[in-house]
Amino acid sequence: MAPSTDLDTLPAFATLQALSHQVPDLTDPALLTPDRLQSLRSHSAGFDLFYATQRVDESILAALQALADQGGVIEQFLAMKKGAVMNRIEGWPSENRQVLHTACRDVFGAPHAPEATGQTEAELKKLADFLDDLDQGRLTNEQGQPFTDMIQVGIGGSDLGPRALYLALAAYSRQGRQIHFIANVDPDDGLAVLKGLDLSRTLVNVVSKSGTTLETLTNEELVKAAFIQAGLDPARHFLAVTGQGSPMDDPAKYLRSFYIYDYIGGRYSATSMVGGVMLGFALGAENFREILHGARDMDRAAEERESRRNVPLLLALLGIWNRNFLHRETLAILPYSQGLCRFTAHLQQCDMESNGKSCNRQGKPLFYQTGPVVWGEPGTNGQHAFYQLMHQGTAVIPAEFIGFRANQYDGDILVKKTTSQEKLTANLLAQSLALALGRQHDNPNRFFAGNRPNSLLMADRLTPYSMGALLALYEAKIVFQGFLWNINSFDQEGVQLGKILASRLLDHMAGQQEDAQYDGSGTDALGWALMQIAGLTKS
Ligand code: G6Q
Repeated sequence: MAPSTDLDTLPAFATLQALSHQVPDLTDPALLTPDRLQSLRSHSAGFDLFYATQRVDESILAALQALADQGGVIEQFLAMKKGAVMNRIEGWPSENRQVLHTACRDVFGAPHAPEATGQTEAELKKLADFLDDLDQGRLTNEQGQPFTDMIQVGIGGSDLGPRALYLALAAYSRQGRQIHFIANVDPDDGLAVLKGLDLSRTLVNVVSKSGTTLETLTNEELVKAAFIQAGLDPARHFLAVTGQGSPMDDPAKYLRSFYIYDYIGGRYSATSMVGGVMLGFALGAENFREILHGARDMDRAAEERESRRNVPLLLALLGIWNRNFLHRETLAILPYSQGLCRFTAHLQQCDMESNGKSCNRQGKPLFYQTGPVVWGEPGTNGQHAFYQLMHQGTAVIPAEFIGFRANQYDGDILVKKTTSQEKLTANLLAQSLALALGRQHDNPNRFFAGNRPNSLLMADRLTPYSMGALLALYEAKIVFQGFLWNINSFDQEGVQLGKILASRLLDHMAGQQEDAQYDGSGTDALGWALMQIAGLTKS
């Protein structure tokens, strides 16, 4: 595996810094030509990437390729897929694990990490048997009726990716099957879902890799209480997806149990059983395999060294260009597809939890920027909300647009000679060009500076296959950037501190009569004081 070195020590870093003093001007009519649109595009596993509207030229692209080569990103990616222990910080206590989410979909040919892929195959078989038992009427409710609904209880990686995928593919749902999600420990999240559901025909899929997450265990109890109150036996309705040996690894308590393995990180787990059980129930086993197939094809495409033939790598390099050389703080991900309404939220976790780091893989502080703030909403809704700032605000916000040539459902209509899908794609292309080109105007209020860099990802249609490919595209993009920044993209120590403080406050709340006289010092005392000031203590 290539050595992990800081980005600013790679020779191409200095080249790119020099090039960043004279970046191409996208508002120059001689620059953004049909020829440029034609030549600055790339293709991997069903997705085109159009990037003529990025502030790059041939020298910048060559230097970015050199950066990828010098950083050994493809060697590191291959090592990751083969099971190298990459989730670690040298010389410091860390998770010290392999990173093998790609093994979840490496089931269609010679696998890179046969042992991990073998475990995936065993879980897929268990899932196929479970789905078959439901279809054949071997698994029914107390009255012999089929199950129609499933509640997925989980949070973070056990919620965002699976939920984004379900919403993206709900158009392909099996007749009469519906999924609901409970993530937040806010009781209103769970109670709102439970209201109006026929629990007798509902399965509950409790998903927690650790089996210890406060929100998930609390929500499991909330839902269980509702089942018991309705006279139903939770053991006939509840499923578990958890880590081997976790406190939830107790098959006697659940109708069926599935495993997520140690080497699959939560935010990279949507194609494991974390997403698989719910997606298999909703869409059928075949559609779930199609998701895996698309992801596998993109994983393979991401092994290509030449960035202009590797969309995830190219997108990663363009992101590094905008972040480290043009110093852009945020990245808007803007899907022109209603199905992708929660995909940006998933990427927000996958990207920001992976690359929101400030020490390198040797535990040393970093002196360059790492992950940007990722945000966004589906278009065209966003156009009527925050695009004003993107076009005319003082911050320059790079954007990644995602679009499809065809929509998912039948029944589109013609209004003024165009379909709704045509209206959607026309807006998508128009925004990409408008941000780049800007507009000259005497009236300063109607002047658009342009030079807002953006890329456009396009596929034919949002299907299980293309959704799998898109998910894997972004996962690979994120890990490529992490390799270049020389950070560990696979841990999440930054979420611990708040959790620890919250559990101390809960201790206070649980025993607050006795704690009323608490006169401790430091953070505990401050927490207790804040609770009192905020009016959250029982008087
Ligand atoms: C993701 C994180 C985190 C995790 C949740 C849920 O990479 O590790 O978001 O997925 O905290 O954890 P459990 O699945 O263990 O409940």
